Amino acid sequence: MTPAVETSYRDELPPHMDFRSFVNALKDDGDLVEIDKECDPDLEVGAIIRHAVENNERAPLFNNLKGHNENGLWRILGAPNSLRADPAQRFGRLARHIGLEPTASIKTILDKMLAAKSATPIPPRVVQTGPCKEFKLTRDQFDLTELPAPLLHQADGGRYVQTYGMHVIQSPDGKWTNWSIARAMVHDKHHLAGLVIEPQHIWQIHQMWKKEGRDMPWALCFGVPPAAIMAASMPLPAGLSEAEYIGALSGSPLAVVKCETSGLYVPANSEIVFEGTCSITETAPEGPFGEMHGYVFPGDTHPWPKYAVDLITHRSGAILPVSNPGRITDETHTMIGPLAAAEIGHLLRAKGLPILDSFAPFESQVTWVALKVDKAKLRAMQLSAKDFCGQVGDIVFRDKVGFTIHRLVLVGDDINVYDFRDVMWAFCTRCRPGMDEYIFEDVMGFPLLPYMGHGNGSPVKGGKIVSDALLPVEYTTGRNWETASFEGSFPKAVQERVLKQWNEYGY
Ligand code: 4M4
Repeated sequence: MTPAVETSYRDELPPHMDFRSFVNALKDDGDLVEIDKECDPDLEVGAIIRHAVENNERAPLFNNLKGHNENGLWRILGAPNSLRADPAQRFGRLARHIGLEPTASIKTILDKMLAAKSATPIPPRVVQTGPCKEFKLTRDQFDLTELPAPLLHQADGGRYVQTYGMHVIQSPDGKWTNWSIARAMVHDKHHLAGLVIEPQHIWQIHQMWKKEGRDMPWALCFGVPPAAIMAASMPLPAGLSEAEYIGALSGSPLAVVKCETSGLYVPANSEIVFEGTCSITETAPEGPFGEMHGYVFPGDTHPWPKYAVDLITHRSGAILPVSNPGRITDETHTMIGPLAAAEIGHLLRAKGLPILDSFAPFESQVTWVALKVDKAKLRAMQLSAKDFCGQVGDIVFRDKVGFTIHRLVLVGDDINVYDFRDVMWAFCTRCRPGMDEYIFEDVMGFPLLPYMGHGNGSPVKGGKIVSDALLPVEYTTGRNWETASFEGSFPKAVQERVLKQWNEYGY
């Protein structure tokens, strides 16, 4: 159903519904460094973003990029969804993405992302035009190799213009419109090459177009409403159109405009839109790229689908958001891991398993998900450890939502899964290596992980494990220990007295 077309686009949207408002919100939050000095997209920008994310520094806005065109195409916002240094607003950028206060906890953020799944979907509203149409560049008016696409790591195989943009594609029958993120680099004047990996939805829909025998109509939108990029990062179910989920998430319809060269619709206030097709026959060399696990393998180039860019439209003063992945903490950790963990928890609960909380510790490079088990419910189920762990692994590792996760750590309800020290303590002291672990070799593996793609076994199969950090008594009679810590091993009155007199002791 195509809703009625409205004539005008309403301006001044809140940060989660408009990328430019989001940048302004970061500025107001004291979370932005505007760099007016000329910066080189050839490694300098990448080094600045890396140094910023490795130190939880403010997000850099590069206002003066070497090589920008006469219309100012483009500026760059680095680290759009990395962490803040202030522990009280560690997840402030994520919170700003979905309309929460910057002090929101990661649990509050993930709960909101999950709640929108069961809220009534709100389809986007079609508007006739919008800020993304302010400038139009036809094929003869742009050259992707001349625009300031950044070289982000010295061994990268190309200039990664696409790290935080949103691909817009549709199934051939028009019933499913998928919005997602997948990396892509500049190939030549008018083409990109980018990852289209099984089992991702972009791969599934690309397969459908292959069967049709037609190249896939495609748009790539940069600087989309932040709520949209969060949805695009979440492993939502196949067939669900992200645009409607975003409406539910934000409580209002997202404004979209029709593409000039296809029937696709894109967020009206996108900073930049590439329109074109993704080839079903042609590939181009892609990679290597410094990736989410903190590695780049020099020379590791592979053929991936070739995208033709036929038209570029953009806002005035356009800003390209850029994530520079690597060692923690950047967008590939703050978004991919926690959003998958939220879906994993949701899936297990839907299958009747007693999971209270789930989180992907950044320190595991988001390869682990810690699952907090409701021990009372577990005891009522009267399952053996082997049966419980088998069920958990079968459900998660045989579902797309578990694709990137290679270890599930089951912990009791004394453990805060959002605190890595808690998870590591439980894992190291309650899970006996070997005996308390259940290996899955017949499931899909994540080839990007170095021990998969560059390891001893199949790059695409197995290498997954459920680590049971519940002690046997937790399955039966319940906890039989006290924690040897300030909080766990002293009466409240003693704790309070000690804290009250702390300075008197000479501290
Ligand atoms: C994937 C993926 C979340 C590459 C391929 C990356 O899934 C992530 O399928 C890289 C961040």
